[in-house]
Amino acid sequence: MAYENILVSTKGPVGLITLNRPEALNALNKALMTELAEAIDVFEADDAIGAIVLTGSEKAFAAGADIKEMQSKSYMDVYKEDFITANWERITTCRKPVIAAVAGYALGGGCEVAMMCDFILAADNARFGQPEINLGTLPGAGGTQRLTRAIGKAKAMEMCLTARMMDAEEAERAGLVSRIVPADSLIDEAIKVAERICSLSRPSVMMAKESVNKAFETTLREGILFERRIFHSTFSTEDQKEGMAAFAEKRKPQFKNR
Ligand code: CO8
Repeated sequence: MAYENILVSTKGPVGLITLNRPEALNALNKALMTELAEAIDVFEADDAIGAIVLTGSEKAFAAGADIKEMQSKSYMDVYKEDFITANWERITTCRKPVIAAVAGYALGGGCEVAMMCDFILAADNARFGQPEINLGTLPGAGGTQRLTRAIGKAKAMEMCLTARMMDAEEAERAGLVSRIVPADSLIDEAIKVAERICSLSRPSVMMAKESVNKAFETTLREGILFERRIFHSTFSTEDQKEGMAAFAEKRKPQFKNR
């Protein structure tokens, strides 16, 4: 498929999507988000792909939704088209793991897209922020919700109300990112992590992702029950039998994703 705003490639079982509008610091316009959703559709449907890495450039993961595309829209425009949620939500419905590899700016919609991924690996030059308040508006793709759940009210509130950016170290301390890696090894490291995930039992990986995500959607009691039931269900898979047999026999497991 020919894309104009993203680059798509595969590294073995890992699908790599690179946001590619360098002239606009990867600002997220409608065309880019449509292509991103399509690329996720393709990787999700491809049985050879076990995990996806989403990245940008060394200067910017994405500097936000495209301000120039948005600026002249009326309330009726954005309300009627439910601006632009349908495409933007696609990452969150992907059942395979999606890792955000963030270097440079992840601002506004860029920070929101990174937070839609399962976890964020940050380059040491990464900067996160929700600067929409500077534009006379506020985050519109989950920033006030996901950031607050990720880092707590005090920091999320300060970032949304003042547009203060967080550097990678603060983001790691606050729990927004899983790890910091040197900028020049970010993609290699993200692919290595994705390959590690792909080497494991895919149904178990998908179930673990589903179960962690449940923690954001439900009560503790319901979440724990969900986890227990889904844990029970792994006992019907060949991979659970293989994983435990391999441990007992002191050998490496050979998962078949069944
Ligand atoms: N939209 C459009 N163009 C952008 C954007 C953007 N978000 N960010 C940067 N650009 C463009 C610049 O206009 C510039 O283009 P040109 O060369 O034609 O003038 C080019 O990218 C390079 O940018 P700068 O010259 O500004 O680069 P600097 O290194 O000087 O500054 C910054 C980098 C600090 C990142 C600066 O570009 C900036 O502040 N950008 C805007 C950040 C921002 O406000 N982001 C939030 C946008 S609003 C949003 O994301 C709402 C999300 C809600 C989504 C709802 C969907 C459902």
